Amino acid sequence: MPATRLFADSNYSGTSTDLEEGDHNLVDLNDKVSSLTVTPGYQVTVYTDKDCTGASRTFTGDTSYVGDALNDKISSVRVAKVLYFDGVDPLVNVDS
Ligand SMILES: [Ca+2]
Repeated sequence: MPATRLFADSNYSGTSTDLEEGDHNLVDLNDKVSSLTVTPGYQVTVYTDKDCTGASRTFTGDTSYVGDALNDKISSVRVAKVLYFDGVDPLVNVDS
């Protein structure tokens, strides 16, 4: 299972591309992404410009529509592992 799958159309349809952890400039789907899936344990930050610049938003779960502000405007994506799950505040469990 890829860390994230990006789709050209809303509701997980249209052309798609799979990405793993790391920073990615979009090629085939540049300025086309409308929905995306996020595998549990990852978060996906999308950017309106290449090299992870411009307006951004972080998604932590499957998103059937990225919203009017980002639809067909995403040019780069940062995929990262999340460090905690299920709403657990990481600061609670810090070893001291
Ligand atoms: Ca689109």
